[in-house]
Amino acid sequence: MSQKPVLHARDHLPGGADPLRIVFPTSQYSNAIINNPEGGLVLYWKLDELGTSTTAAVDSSGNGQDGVYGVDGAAVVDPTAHPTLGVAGLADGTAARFDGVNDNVVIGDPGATLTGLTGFGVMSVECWAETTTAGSLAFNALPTIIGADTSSANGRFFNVTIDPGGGTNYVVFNTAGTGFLATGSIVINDGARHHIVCTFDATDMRIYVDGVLDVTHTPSMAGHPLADHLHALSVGGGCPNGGGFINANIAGTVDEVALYTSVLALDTIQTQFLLGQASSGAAGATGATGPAGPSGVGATGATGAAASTSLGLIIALGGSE
Ligand SMILES: [Ca+2]
Ligand SMILES: [Ca+2]
Repeated sequence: MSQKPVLHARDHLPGGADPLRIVFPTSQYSNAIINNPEGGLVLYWKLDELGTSTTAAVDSSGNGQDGVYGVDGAAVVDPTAHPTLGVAGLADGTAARFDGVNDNVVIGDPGATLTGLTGFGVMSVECWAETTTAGSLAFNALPTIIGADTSSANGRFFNVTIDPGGGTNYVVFNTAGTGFLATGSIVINDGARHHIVCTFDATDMRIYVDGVLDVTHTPSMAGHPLADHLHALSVGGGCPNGGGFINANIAGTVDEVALYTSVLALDTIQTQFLLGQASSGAAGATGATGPAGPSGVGATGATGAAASTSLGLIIALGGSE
């Protein structure tokens, strides 16, 4: 008689519905991004691609807004030229490493292709980054982690770059193409991985680093929301500018890029930070444990071991069946 509930439990073990195994196939980190309480996820590049002939940076937001791994914005099927894929993840899965010269991930001309990115006045942008690139505020040479900025006023949207002081520079542009700058003081170019979130709620700009509010800045742009035309979005390098590029590239690793038409709350940001930190584990923290990317797989293996333990118990009990 006592076998029945055991057999019932065994029936459920191989399936994905076992509440003890909630991390597959989508990770807790990804779930936190996709199902964030504030909503508004419009683009989510996990940068988990592994292939050597891959050019698509898949968008996991459901909006189909894939970017391209490339060289100065052009899709290049050459792993020695475009960003290095499959490097140790900084928060979830694997990440992409940028050479600081011309590597980037770009979605171009999104005025036509990005959905949900026109006519709104608030935003959040999020990523994990690990870099030692020196900061700069030189005109057209901002070391760009994520940017959507062209020389055309109607193509300017926002920038996340590195300040000469080593902190985060966050710029949002109004519809006249004028930029407003917030500068964080928490150093992000020290070679350690950092979780960076920048928000704009139509009144205040905020920068969060590693789950902590770094700075709040109130730009004098009331009545002038974000530019409502996005020309192109670039990660790891300068921003496309109608055939050319402005701003500069960073050398380092970027992971889990997300863009929202909502304002992430501190609680949400802290949850995401803690999940990413835990998901990457010690390996991600050092980055030296390069094969941490496979650590995602390693985690799967660990759960597999747990399952086999359970199965072992069941087999022992069921041996009499
Ligand atoms: Ca990733
Ligand atoms: Ca290159």
